[in-house]
Amino acid sequence: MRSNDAVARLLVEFADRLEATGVEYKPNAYRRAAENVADYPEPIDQLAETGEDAVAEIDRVGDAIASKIVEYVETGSIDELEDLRDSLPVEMAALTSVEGVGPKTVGTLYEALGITTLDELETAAEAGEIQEVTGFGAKTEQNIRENIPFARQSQQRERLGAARPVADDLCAYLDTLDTVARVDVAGSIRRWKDTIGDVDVLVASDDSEAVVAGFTEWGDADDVIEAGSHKASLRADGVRVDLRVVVPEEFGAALQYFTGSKDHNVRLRNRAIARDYKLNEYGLFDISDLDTDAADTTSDTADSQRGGVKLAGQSEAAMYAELGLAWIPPELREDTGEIDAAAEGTLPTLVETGDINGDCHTHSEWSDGGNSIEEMVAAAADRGDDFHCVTDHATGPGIIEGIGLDDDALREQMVTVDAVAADSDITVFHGVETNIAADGSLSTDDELLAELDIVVASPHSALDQDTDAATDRLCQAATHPSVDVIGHPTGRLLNSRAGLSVDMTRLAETAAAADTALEINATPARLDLAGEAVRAVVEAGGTVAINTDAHSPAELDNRRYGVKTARRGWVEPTDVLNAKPSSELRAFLH
Ligand code: DGT
Ligand code: CA
Ligand code: CA
Ligand code: ZN
Repeated sequence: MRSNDAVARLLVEFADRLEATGVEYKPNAYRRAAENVADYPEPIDQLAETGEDAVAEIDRVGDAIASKIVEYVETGSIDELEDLRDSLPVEMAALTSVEGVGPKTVGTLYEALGITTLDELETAAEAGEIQEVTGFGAKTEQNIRENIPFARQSQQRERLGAARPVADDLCAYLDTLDTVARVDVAGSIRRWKDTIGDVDVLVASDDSEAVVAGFTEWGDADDVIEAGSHKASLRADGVRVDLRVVVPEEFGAALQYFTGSKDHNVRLRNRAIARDYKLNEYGLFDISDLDTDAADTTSDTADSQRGGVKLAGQSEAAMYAELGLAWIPPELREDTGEIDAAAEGTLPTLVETGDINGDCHTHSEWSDGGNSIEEMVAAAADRGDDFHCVTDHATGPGIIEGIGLDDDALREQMVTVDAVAADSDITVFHGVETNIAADGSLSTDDELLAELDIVVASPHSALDQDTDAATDRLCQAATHPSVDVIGHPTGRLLNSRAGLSVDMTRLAETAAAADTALEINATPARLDLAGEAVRAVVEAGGTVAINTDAHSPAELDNRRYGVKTARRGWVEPTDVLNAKPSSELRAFLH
């Protein structure tokens, strides 16, 4: 399948490469076509199968571009683009991500110095070679050099756990400004995706310039990237933040539009079109009584976008309601069946942080935690939990020498946990986080495992197995008679380690049959299982455990990331092990 986005990206690359070779006007035609392709509500690849003429019907896509799109859909490449790539073998997207480096500069630097990558650009800038090229000076070279680290970083996505606190702080700040009527996040951060390209913030105000001014004066901003009358961008804590200001009457429409995901929006817009409505960032409009010119949905002036009878715009809920849909929680907006469920009234009742009664996976200073068992239990009680599970590391594969507890140490720990439990108002369960070796065997003695209240078993080594071996390994652990929870099942680390490749359907079905919960580890670097994988657990009728894996009291606050990840997997409170009261939890534990 070739998505509209993929086609659009290719057209943009085409434009960049044409521009780099000195072609004029044509690049902009390609860019405008790319925008309309990206926004086109139906799959371009299906349209392309009906021929070039159909593709050329898309606004601003002429015959020449249409024939290239058809060529791409049919063959997977475009000859002319391949020629451009051959004659200018540069990493165009990476190089142009450096502020101040456009396609033309890329072309010039390739001709003069043979630069093809970000690394080569950096080396040349550091060696003072760029200022020797005609048209460049010492200042330009210095700018390029300074902007490279930023570009490198911007190539990456931020972890949710790094971006969310920035968004929270910024929203709290904006809320204090007099001119701000409402503020909310949009985009992937509102959908609680595990990684974030940039943070989108939306403000309702009748004085956009004052809001933009206030935004750019935010004390936590490292630098302001750009500022206009209704939009601005800045960087804080390494995170890019985009602000948009809209009038209060259009806040709901903008919030819906800029929350995405794009796929969700495309499906929603199709639903609007089917009813003779127009859906965009300004509102939902009934255009059935407009003549075709006035109803031109591809015209890009804001006024024409607001034509027709306005049905909704101020409130997001009304946007959905007017389309015959229940309001859809942002975590579900990934076009994986949520719109049909909203139409049928079968959306799940998603788990909330308040549903969680305690943590099933935490550490203390007995292993690699920083606090005593008493301190961890007290912190859990302070947060209003009903129970707390102490699950320090067992020694074994993947655990550093001196960190894990052997069987004797675990028996010794039982005494301490019993003493803390006797003094505590909340229920304290004693357990272990044992290791699942590559062959599926566990690090702790079976008899001891049977005595413990709760057993979390996690993979900490051999994370590069193939899918069959990895799935066998986890399934074997999940069917061990004493194992209650499989901890961070894949072992992934966001932005740095892929983790085990797992057949999630098989693992979910095996775990469900064995009454073993699969963990959603709320550590921001993990979020393991991911939301998409969690969906398989729900579909198998299995149970998840939403655990912080806290090594300190502060880390108990990561729970919300686990809950939001669960929501992305359509999890209801009844699917969650630690949403059970402690009495029921005790019955579930093996
Ligand atoms: P990110 O930032 O890469 O983690 O992902 P998003 O989803 O936040 O994407 P972003 O920041 O590019 O745009 C925010 C939302 O705005 C996106 O989810 C949907 C909407 N949006 C942005 N540009 C377009 C567009 O060209 N067409 C459509 N239909 N929606 C768009
Ligand atoms: Ca974003
Ligand atoms: Ca954005
Ligand atoms: Zn742990």
